[in-house]
Amino acid sequence: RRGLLAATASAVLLGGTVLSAQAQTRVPMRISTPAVADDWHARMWTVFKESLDKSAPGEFDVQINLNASLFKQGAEPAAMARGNLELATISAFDIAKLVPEFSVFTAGYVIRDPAHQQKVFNGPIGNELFKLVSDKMDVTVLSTIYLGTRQLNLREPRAVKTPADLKGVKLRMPGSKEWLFLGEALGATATPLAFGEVYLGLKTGTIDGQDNPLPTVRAAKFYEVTKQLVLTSHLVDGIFLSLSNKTWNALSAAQKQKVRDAAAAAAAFNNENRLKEEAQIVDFFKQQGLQVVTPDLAAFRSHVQQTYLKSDLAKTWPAGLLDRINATQ
Ligand code: KDO
Repeated sequence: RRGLLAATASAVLLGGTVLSAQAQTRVPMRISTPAVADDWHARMWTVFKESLDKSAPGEFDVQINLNASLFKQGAEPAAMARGNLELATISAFDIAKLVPEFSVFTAGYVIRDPAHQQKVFNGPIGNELFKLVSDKMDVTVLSTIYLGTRQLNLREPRAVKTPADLKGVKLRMPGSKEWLFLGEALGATATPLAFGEVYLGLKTGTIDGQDNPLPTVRAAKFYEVTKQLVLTSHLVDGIFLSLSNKTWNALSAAQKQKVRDAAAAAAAFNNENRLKEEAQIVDFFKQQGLQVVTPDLAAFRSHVQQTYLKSDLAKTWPAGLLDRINATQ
């Protein structure tokens, strides 16, 4: 009898040990994003997690941190390089800081539409540039996420036809020189501010406006504190779902495939839903009482393109890259 009890006790103990050993070997997958919960590029991480939990039960420990609660916006690449973060969506602007060639994708009116974006990044141009990103930033890009087409969103309505009409407008941009350059190229006075502070900045009037894709204007509720949308469509924006090379290189071939599939599922979820929402969202803003106007797009396009072509940023673009992007159909 005593023997049996002892045997049962040691089996329980053994069971406990086996369980905790399993928990320890799960690959940590910490995610940090400034996105708000209701935006598609926040919700896609749940799709990523569910895909991995299904294809590789118990192998990965996916932890989703929204609202920049783990790392502040723009700090993700450094955190990944230090080994404090496994996954993030990094912007062309984040990449351009370390891979100047990539700044071509921070320029307004270069990528024509979401389909053009996917063709450019899923083809030879993407392959070449993502190789540079891996070498210089120590991260592997797994998929290209359509963040949406950026539009202007102002506190007070004004007559905006051309970039000259934005003179003196304090336009919030995320905090980096490439972002500020875009705001200035649009004709405004660019003011840096983290995404999480934009709502209050608009409410209190420390800024006159901000730019973001319309699904984000809805999800972050910027429409509550602004009165006008100016549909400049100045940047067909993308973010890149990336994994630190340290984590990527430690995965088995089978795990890599599962992670790739999860990233593809997340991207498809985001891209499909965001496109669908963008196609019908203007009515929502009108219902909320916002004035929605379309400016002289030819005037914006030519002013912004000329500003970039004359800039120091353009000097870092590899010869022929812009032509290759333009020629991608
Ligand atoms: C923003 O700060 O305006 C921006 O749209 C920039 C993007 O690169 C990305 O960081 C995004 O915010 C966040 O994911 C919040 O939606």
